Amino acid sequence: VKSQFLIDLENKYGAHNYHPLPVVLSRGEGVHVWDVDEKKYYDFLSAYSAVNQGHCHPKIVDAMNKQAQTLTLTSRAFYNDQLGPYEEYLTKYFGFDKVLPMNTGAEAVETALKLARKWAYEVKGIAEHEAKIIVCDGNFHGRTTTIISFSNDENARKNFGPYTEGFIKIPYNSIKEKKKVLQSTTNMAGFLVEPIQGEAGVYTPDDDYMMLAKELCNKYNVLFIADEIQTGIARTGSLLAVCGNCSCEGHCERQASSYATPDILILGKALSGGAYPVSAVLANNSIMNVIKPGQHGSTFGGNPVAAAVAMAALEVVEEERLAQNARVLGKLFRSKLNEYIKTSSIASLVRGRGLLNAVVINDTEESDTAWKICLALRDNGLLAKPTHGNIIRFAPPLVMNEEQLLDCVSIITKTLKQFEV
Ligand code: IF1
Repeated sequence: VKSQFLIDLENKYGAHNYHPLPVVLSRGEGVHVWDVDEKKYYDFLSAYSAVNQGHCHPKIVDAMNKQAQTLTLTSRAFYNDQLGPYEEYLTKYFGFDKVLPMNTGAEAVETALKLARKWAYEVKGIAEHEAKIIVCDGNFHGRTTTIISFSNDENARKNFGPYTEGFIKIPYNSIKEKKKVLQSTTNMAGFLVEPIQGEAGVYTPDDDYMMLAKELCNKYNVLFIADEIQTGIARTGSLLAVCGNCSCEGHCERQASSYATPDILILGKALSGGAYPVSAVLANNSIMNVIKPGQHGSTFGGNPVAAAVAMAALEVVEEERLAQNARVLGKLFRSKLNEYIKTSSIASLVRGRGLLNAVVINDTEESDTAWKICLALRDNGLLAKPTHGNIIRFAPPLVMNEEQLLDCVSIITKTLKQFEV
């Protein structure tokens, strides 16, 4: 009753730009959330991988409270005492010279695109207005007018034109197509890519794709721009999904030969542990120094609360060994689900890396089977959401333990069994 009242309020007074699962949450702690009737759930979305550190992590909440009571916003017209220490910590953590702080993921992607274009004109020497950026089919990088200009998702694009020019789309996970497009023109500024395509259905490329794509970028002097907004910060079992210049050396799931250090690294979501919108673009001096005062910025970017929160959130990732935990539990999750899938008529495969996984449901993209399964999962105490109709994404907070994960596997398989014919 209470939840229906709250759903009706959103329906009446909010724009209808979402179709949420009918559950109204009011509290979260660690891997759990509670609805307004105090029913407890495992959260298997983690706010699209923003809450990697778990809901309301005490260390992050403390940092936020403390800073909120001291100084919240100065704008970048003045210096603040949190930003410098955060910038030093963040750049050393990921192994880059400099960071440009923003707030949301889409803003950080926009920042990276602007940076790559400016670098192309001022360092690489491309003629004015000629710079091109390569993107991949099935990409999801955010919702701004420029970003949706190179989306293939008609829903995200239609009637939002005119579109921004300067993007060339190639198939994801194809080195051959990438080579072809690089050979066809010299006006290439950058290659923007997700190490795993989240929205496309946790589409996981070949192990050597990132490395080979990076090698091609080097060869043609094109910037390798990694959107790690969803995959980054321990989610896939390593600090970054394109693990290169990072501090988690030796803790990665893949072989050393598949590492690819990005020229521009884009982070968001879990950079704050979901407590606050914090995003960042990292690059070395030869790239970042093309941006001069007045050429880019944001009122809230680099604010003291964001800086304090992000520093605490990154400390938690290291202190609680979240990359390592995601790697171990991810393997366990896929092996348990594969055991079930062998004999299942409703689930056809599980894919992913670390704790970013998806189960493909044996039905058409247009069917509502995955949605119905998510409603049943909810009733059984676990929250997940379909993507692309017949795919269900499973991405719990990384602070989960093995016992909880096995409990969740049994909820998921029990629920899937209800749908077998
Ligand atoms: C929504 C998906 C996830 C992202 C990558 C940039 C952004 C995102 C790789 C933009 C954002 C979100 C936004 C969210 C749904 C969600 C999503 F299903 F659409 F694909 F996570 F899986 N790059 N992803 O995944 O970041 O501006 O939102 O901070 O409701 O649109 P943002």
